[in-house]
Amino acid sequence: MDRRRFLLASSACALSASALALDASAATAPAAATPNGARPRPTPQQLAWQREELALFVHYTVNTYTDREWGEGDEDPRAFEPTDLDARQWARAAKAGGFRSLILTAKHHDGFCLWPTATTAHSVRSSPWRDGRGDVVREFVEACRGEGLGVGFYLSPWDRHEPRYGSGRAYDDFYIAQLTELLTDYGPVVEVWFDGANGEGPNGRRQAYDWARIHRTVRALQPDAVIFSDAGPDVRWIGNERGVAGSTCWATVDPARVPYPGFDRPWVGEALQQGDPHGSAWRPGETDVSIRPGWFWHAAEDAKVRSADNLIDLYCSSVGRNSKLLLNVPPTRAGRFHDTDVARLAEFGRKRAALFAGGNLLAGARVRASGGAAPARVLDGDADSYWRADAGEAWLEFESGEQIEFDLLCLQEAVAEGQHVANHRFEAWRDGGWKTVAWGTTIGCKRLERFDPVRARRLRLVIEHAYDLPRIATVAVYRGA
Ligand code: FUL
Repeated sequence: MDRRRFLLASSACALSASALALDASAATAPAAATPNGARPRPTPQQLAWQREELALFVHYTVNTYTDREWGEGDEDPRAFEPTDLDARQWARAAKAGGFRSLILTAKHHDGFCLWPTATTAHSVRSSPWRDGRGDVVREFVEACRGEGLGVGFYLSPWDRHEPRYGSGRAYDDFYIAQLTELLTDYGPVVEVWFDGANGEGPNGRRQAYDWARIHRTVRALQPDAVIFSDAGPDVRWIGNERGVAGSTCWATVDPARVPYPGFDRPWVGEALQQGDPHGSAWRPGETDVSIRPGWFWHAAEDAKVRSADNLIDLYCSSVGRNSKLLLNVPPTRAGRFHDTDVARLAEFGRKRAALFAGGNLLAGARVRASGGAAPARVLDGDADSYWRADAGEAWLEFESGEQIEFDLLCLQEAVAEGQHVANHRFEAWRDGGWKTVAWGTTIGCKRLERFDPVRARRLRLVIEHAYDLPRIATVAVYRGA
């Protein structure tokens, strides 16, 4: 197997220490760091959104009571009867896990509204819960604010209950009225999540969604909210519900490849997974996945909650691949998160903190670079201060006073300035030569690689290829496990 194929095959996950490959050509490999003009950059909202790293999805509706994943739309609203709804418990559990915002399914495909909307009687108002005077959205928002967490809403455009669905303008008006209530009556919203699902309604008709009007409404009412869908405009779906971003993952996309949500062509999955280094739009990927097999709570899945170790894997395959993790945790029929899910979230928070608890083991190391000013900025812990390579070769070398042992690498580009690195490798000086510890493609906001423990005193990051001068904000190694 040639070296490049070996490295490619190994890059998607950790390289074991025994797989360290002697790489004699490394010392001279140049970075093709040719400036090519202004590349896309994030808005302040997109940057803040991604740096949160973790958001929690909350799937809750009549399905919770009917034991379904997709309601038919003909559910009796009286089915919705939480016995002990406690949104503050959701928010506390999210916070304990390190999540920074929550997104609630205000309405799923079944059409049942979790707030007392004026647009339809198919809502909590027609349920026995709090004698029809309850408002799950209000309790959710107050709980998030009480815990200092951001608020987001999912509002399914596909509505299997509403008779106007499929009628064109009349349904558009209905949907916009619902969106307007959510974005007007509940204070600041950080994210609005649009599902591209577009099935048939109760009359067997499909609605062609008016995305331009929907986006205009969000912009007018919540200008600071980011808009999610397959096709953005602000953040994109990562293309699967398994919790895995592309090993190559650009925040930039070519908008023509996925022009609207639900667009279905053979290339869409890959375009969402990988983005496009030449894309004209900054549209980072969001990785949504559930802590259980289903999105909604089912008693039969109580023993199938992901372990904390599995959640760490998800963190590495999403946040650690330049994406954001949106983890779903569904309330039970009581209206509370299940004890198992709560415990897993807390354990995930503890394990994640433990990974980085020892601090960057390169702190205090001597730093040399191929060129450019102030390379030691990559050790200052500030994601906005960076070393910018000169054109040509681009490498950073670290020499520590003593041997360090590490099994986790964290790299960050200064993404406020755009994303540029296309290939990189990380090496350790061992037995008289540079050996590859990890090889990868994109870095972006954060790249995490785990491997069996490596001991070395001298380490090196080589940027093999970049689309503009690389701007590296962080090089850190940890002894995580
Ligand atoms: C999908 C929906 O059909 C699922 O029920 C779930 O809400 C998921 C997040 O998005 O498109």
